[in-house]
Amino acid sequence: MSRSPASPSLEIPSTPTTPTISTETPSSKVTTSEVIIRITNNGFEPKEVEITKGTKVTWVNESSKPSWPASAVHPTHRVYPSSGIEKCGTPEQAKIFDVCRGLNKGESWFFVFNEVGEWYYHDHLNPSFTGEIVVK
Ligand SMILES: [Cu+2]
Repeated sequence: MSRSPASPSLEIPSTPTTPTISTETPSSKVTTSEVIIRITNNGFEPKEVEITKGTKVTWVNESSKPSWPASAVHPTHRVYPSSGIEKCGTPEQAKIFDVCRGLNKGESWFFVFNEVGEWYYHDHLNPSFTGEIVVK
């Protein structure tokens, strides 16, 4: 092949570059929101939140006492799937809806809800404080 280097290249790339058209709708990446729940001397605020699956919920203790949010039902905490107070202190602790200790004033803790449902919870150190996370 002898070709002048000045001649314009008319070569067509053997592998046509297809424009990136995303035909897939992102399903699990839609939810990037974060919800904050304040723990006050009067309980959880807001008491009930509605979120989409995959949302991160953070509890911040703004009360004067330690607070231990955990899945219903007191005292076993087994309502949220795979949860249970007996898993506190084990490697599975990271996956359960249970702080597994009292949060002191100013401390926070978060949990990502990947299970759809209506999840009740309470303050293990003050079980009259209750709340609900509705995951859709
Ligand atoms: Cu409890």
